[in-house]
Amino acid sequence: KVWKEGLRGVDTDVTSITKSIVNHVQTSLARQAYNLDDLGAYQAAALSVRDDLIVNWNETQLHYSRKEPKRAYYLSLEFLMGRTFDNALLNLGLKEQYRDGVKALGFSMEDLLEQERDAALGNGGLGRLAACYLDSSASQELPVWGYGLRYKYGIFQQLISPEGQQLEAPDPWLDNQNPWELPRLDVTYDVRFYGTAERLEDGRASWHGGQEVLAVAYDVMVPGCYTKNTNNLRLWESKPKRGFDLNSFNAGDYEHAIESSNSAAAITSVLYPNDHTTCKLELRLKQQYFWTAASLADMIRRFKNIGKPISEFPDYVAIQLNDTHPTLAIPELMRILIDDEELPWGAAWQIVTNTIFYTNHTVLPEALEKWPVPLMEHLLPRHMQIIYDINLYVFKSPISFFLQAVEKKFPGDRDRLARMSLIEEGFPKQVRMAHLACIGSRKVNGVAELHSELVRTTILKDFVEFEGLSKFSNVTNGITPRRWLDQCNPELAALISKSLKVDKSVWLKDLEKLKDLLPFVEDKAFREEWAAIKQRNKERLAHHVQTTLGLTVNTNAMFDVQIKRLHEYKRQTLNILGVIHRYLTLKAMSAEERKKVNPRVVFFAGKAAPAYFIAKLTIRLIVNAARVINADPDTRDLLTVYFLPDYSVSLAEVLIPASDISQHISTAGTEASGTSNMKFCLNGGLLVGTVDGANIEIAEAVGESNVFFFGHLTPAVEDLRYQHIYHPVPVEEKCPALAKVLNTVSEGRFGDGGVYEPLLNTIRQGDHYLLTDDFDSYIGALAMVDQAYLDKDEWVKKSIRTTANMGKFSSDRAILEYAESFWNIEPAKVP
Ligand code: 26R
Repeated sequence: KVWKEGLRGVDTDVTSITKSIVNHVQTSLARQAYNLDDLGAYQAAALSVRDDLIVNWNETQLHYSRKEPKRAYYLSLEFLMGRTFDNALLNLGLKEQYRDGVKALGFSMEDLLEQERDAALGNGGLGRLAACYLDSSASQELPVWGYGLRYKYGIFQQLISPEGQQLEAPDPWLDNQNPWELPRLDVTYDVRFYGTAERLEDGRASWHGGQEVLAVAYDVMVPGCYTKNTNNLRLWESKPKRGFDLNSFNAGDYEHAIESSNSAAAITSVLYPNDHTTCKLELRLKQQYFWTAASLADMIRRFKNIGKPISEFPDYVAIQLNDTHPTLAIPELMRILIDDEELPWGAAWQIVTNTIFYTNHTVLPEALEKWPVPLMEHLLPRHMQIIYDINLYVFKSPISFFLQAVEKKFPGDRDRLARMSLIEEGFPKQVRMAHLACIGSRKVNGVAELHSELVRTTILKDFVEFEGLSKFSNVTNGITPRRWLDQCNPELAALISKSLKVDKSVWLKDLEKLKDLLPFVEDKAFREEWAAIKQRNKERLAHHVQTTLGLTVNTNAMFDVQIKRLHEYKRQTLNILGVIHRYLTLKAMSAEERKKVNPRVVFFAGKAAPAYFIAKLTIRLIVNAARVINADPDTRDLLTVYFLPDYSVSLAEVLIPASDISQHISTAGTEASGTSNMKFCLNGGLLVGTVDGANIEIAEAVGESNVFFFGHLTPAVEDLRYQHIYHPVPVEEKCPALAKVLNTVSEGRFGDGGVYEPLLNTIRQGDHYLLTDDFDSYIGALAMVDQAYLDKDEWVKKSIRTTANMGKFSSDRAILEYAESFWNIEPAKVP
C-alpha cells in the first residue's frame, strides 16, 4: 500500500510532476528548459516538491492555531540538518514519482541529489540530535517547533594540506538560493543589548538605551513521515534596526555609518566551531541572547493570541533547552513576566520553573559554560540583576522553602552554598550556566543511562540533595530511522520490508518491528542477501573515495570506521596508534604468516576545532601514517588507512552503511551518549567500544556477545588519573607495546618525529585520557574482531541480530518520552 494522504491528490502522477518542474524552470528560475544543467534541474525539482510542503505546512499551522494544543519548543543553537530533498521526497511518499519525473526530463536522481549543499548549522552530536528530534516530532504529529539561528556560514569546510594540516575555509551554504526556507520579513522583533537597568518599585526595572537589533524570521519546513503534519523550524537572522546611521552618512563619515549596521549583521554571521571548549567571546553571548529573546517574544505573542491569562503559560508552552546555550531564556522570561507583565517575583518564578526543561549533553568540565560577570553586566545589565536575585531568592531568602530545607538538612554548611551558587567567586566572577539551567527548570535530564547517573552524582550532586531525585532523569538519545536507514541504505530497507512482508511505512514508524527479523538469522538465502547488500554499500563508498580523492579502496577488506569530531576524549589517537601497532606487527611477520591475516581498511573522518592544537596534530599523524602505510608493498594488501576530509552528514550517509565495524572508544565516563554508534548498529555494523555512553545500552539491547567491549570502567577512571599524577610509571614499563609505537613515531617513521612530540607527551605525561591503561585491552579487542570476522557466516548472523535489536534507539521513542513525561503534550494530527 502506498501512502496517499497529505499529497495534492491527483497531481502526483509523473506527467504532472514533470510539468511542475518545467514550470519552475521557466518561471521561478527564469531559464530555458532545453539547456538546463544538474544544478538548475535540482533547483526546479526542489521548488516543485516545496509546493507540496508549503500546502502541508500551512494546513498544519492552521490546524495547530485552531486546536490550541499545548506546544513544545526545542531551543537549539545548532541544527545539523544535512540535505533536505531526498528526505522530503521520502516523507511525502513521492520518491518513485520524482525519480521517474526527472528521468523523463533526461536527468538522473542521483546526480540531482548531489547538487544540494548540506545545511551544516551544527558541530556534531548535539546539532544532529536536534535534527533527528525535529523529524520525529513531525512524524509523531506532535506540535513542536524548533528555534535556532540562521547562520550565514555553517561549520567550516575542512581541507587537508599535503603535510596533513587541517585548514579551514568558510561554508557559504546560502550562495545558491535555499529552496527549503521561507523568509518571513514581516515576523520581526527588536532585541536590546547594553544600556542601563534601573530598579523601580515592586521589584520591577526599566532597561533602556544601548543597541537595538532586529531579528527576522526564516521558516524551514519539517515534514513528518507519511503524515500531513509538517512542523516548523524558525531560524533568526540579525539585521540593523534602521538601515544605517543617516547622520554620519550625510556628514560624509561612511565608515561610521555602516559600522553599526555591520555589527548587527555580524550576530548571525557564523556558527562557532567549538565543541567541548567554552569560549568567552562577547559575540557568542550576543548570539545566545539574540536568539533566546527573539524566540521567547515569538512564543509570548503566539500565546497571547489565544487570549488566556499569563498564569496559564505553562499549560500551553513547554521549552526544552538543548544544553546550557539557551539558558538566558530563564532570566529573559523572568524579565518579561516581571517588567512587562508586572507579575510579582514568586508568581513569575512559578511560571518559569513550570515551563522550562534542561538537557545536559556533557559532563566534561571544560565544556560547562561560564560567563564572566563583568561581560554579562555590560551586555545584559537587567539579566545580571535577575540572576543575582534568583541566587538570593532560591538560596538565601528567609521565605524560601528551599533554604528552610537546606538549613534543616545541612545546618551551617557554607561550603555547600558556595559550591551551589550561581556565581563562582574569582577574578572575574563568573555565572555558572548549568546551575542556572538546573534551578530554573522543571526537569533535568542526561542523554544515556550512565551519563544521567553521572549528572546526578557529579556535576549536579548538590542539587539532587537539595531538590530531590525526582527532578533528575534520563532520556536516552535516538536517531531517525528515516534518514539513517531508509535513505542512506535503501537496499537494506527494501530487504527488510520484503522479508517482513510489510510496507516500510509500518516499521519506519515503529522500529521495534525490526525484532521480527530475528528468525531470518537462520535463513541462509536471507543471510546471503544481507551480506551482498553490505558488500554493495562498501563498493558505493569505494566508488565515492575513487571519484573524490582518486584512491582505490580494497573492497575485500574489513571496513573499520571512526567518524566523529576530533577530541582527546574520543581517542582517535588510540585508534591511529593501534593502526601503527598493527602495521609493525604485519611488518614483523613472514610472508607465510601474512597469508592468514584478514585485510583491513581503516577510515577516519572528523573536524578539529580550529584552535585545538592537539586534535589537529592527531589528524596530521593519521594522514602521514596513512601515506607511509598505504605505500608499503609488504603490507598494503592487508592494511590501508584513509582520512576522508570534510566530514558531513552527507558523507556519514555513505560511510555508515558500508562499515563492518565502527569504533566508539572514549575514555569511560566521558562520552555522554554518542549517536553514530546507533546509526552503525542499525545498519548492521558491529561495534568495538568502551563501556561508555549509549554503547552500554546498545550492548544490553543487541546482546553483549554481539559487541566488542574493552577498557577500564568509569569508577576506575578517577583513581587511575590520580595514580598518573602521584605515582607515575613510565610507558616503557606500563605498556611496552604502546611504548614501541610511540618511539616509532618519535623516530620519524611517519615524517619529522619532532612535530608529534606535544601529542605523544600528552600520553607520556599525565595521560588524562588513559591510553596507557587501555591500550593492551584495545589491541585485544581488535584481535577478537579479527577472529570473529574469519567466520563470515557467524559475522553476518551477528550483524542481523544487531539490526533486529536496535528498535529502542529510534528518535521516535525518545521524542515520545519527552512529550509524555516532560512536556505533557499530545499529538495533533492534521486531518
Ligand atoms: C559551550 C560550548 C563550547 C559547547 C560545548 C559543547 C558547544 C557545543 C558542545 C557540544 C556538546 C554539548 C555535544 O555535542 N555533546 C554531545 O551530545 C550528543 C547528543 O546528546 C551526545 O551523543 C554526545 O555524546 C555528546 O558529546
